[in-house]
Amino acid sequence: MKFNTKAIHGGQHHEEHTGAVMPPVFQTSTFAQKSPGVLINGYEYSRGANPTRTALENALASIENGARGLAFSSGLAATDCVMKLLKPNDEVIAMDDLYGGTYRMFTRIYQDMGIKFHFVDMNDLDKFQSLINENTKLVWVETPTNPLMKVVDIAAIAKITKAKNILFAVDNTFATPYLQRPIDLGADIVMHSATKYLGGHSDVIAGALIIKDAELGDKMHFLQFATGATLGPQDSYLVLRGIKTLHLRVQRHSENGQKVAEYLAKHPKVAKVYYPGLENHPNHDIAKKQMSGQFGGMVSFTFKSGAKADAIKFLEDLKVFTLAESLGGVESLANHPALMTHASIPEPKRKEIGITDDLVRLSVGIEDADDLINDIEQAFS
Ligand code: P1T
Repeated sequence: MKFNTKAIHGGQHHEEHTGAVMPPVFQTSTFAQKSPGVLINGYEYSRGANPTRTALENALASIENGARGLAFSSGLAATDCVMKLLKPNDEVIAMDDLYGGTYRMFTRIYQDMGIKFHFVDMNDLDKFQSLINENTKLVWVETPTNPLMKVVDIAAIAKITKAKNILFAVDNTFATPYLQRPIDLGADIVMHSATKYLGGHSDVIAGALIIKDAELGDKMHFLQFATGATLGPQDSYLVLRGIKTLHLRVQRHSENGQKVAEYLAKHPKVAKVYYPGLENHPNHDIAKKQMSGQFGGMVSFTFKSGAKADAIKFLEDLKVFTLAESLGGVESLANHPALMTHASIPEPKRKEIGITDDLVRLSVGIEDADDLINDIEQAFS
């Protein structure tokens, strides 16, 4: 099945009692049993499994080509489940540019529990390899990264992690499986903030893991069940409904993203545009190779003035774009990473990786591109 068909049918079947085409929202915490421990249809208690969540989890496994999908109460809950595979003294090599909340979890929770983190730009494969030792258990990347839109070569990293028996997880939130399928490129685990493009309508907080190997999938399902950060049935339904239009939405997000990036690249007030679809993006060739010919709806840029005040005034003056955290919904959003989504990264570290005070991040929605560009123009002027 091709992706556009899988987005709608992958892992899905009609509800068996009524033939309902969409899975009902099984708003129940528990399931009747025939005799103690003898289940009617495999379901016992909704923390372990719920039929609406199962429908979503099957769809997730299908669109990312994994053996198992798991749905969580947030993206960070999904990341947390991966971290629970680790033990004190284990080491993690992570991309240097990450969502601020992921960085916060790694450095303020798991570092204190004895796990060691190395943050590195994995475009430098020699530097990356020099950090690997016998304690290295996990490699974690976002690609494209939040908010600097760096792209890393998933297949090249997978070759190295496979040879050393290290787990390789890819946060595929920005790309979505419509544009990029990390498991096909050699990754072991795909993570999503399903709050973003998978849900697609800014009406749900949700997370997802898709695991390549069935045995590891079972282990991670145990962790999910035993620790409890599962997605409720109503929210599972919303994400499943979102996935059914993922291909159409991401296509338009990408068309609009490319137009906005090209417009910004020519604007006299703009210093630098971060978008992997631009030919002068340092990782454009890798992006072309591993993404499916489009580059998504996320665009960041800085001001020629370098002034924080210019970025703030610009954000205050937008009218079609809404100033808000998050991304990946049908509507366009704008964000100031240093003051908002990445404020939990200490300032010196932010400066070191390039999250400057004049950096603005746009989540380009699926409105008319002319209206979005006119909005940006009026905010600049
Ligand atoms: O917010 P939550 O669903 O828990 O997902 C966390 C997360 C993980 N990974 C990436 C790449 C993300 O962008 C996020 C959440 N990001 C935002 C809220 C934001 O505005 O960047």
